[in-house]
Amino acid sequence: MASVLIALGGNVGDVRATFPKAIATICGMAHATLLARSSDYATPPWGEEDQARFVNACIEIETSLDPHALLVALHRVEQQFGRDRAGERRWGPRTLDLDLIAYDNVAIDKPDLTLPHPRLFERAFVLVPLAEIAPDRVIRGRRVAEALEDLSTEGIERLPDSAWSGKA
Ligand code: PH2
Ligand code: MG
Ligand code: MG
Repeated sequence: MASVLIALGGNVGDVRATFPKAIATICGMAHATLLARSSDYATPPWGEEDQARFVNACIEIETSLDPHALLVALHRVEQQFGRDRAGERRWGPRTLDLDLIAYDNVAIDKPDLTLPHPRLFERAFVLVPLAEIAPDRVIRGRRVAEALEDLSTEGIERLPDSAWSGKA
């Protein structure tokens, strides 16, 4: 079994309602157990600023799927929740984005998958929720909580738990 960190994001539709359904679908499809789930955060759009704020969160799951099989499963879940990869811009609006952040201590550098996630340490919208569930996890030789200290968290707002968040 591998411990896997996944970042969730979206800014189209009712993203906070999408997340718990997507998490349940991931766990079903990947025969995975949910080990941890962060709060939801409202975050300023990164990369392309002229769009709605995102909602971001992170989860930790335990799965026996290998990294590529898991990536395929995550893409299927994105599609199931309205993601249209062909019709979107690189940093543009989307219903659901599921990014593999780390898979145990596996390192992969392939065109379709880089592990750990190559832009992890540039993105407070990933590190803030990640630090909530895995502050001591060491990724690329850095503790998550320490990596977060190097980033601005301006404009990031923890959202109150909702009854349907699926948060333990
Ligand atoms: N995802 C993007 C582009 N920009 N900005 C925030 N705040 N959160 C995201 O998840 C995000 C983004 C493309 O995947
Ligand atoms: Mg992303
Ligand atoms: Mg993605």
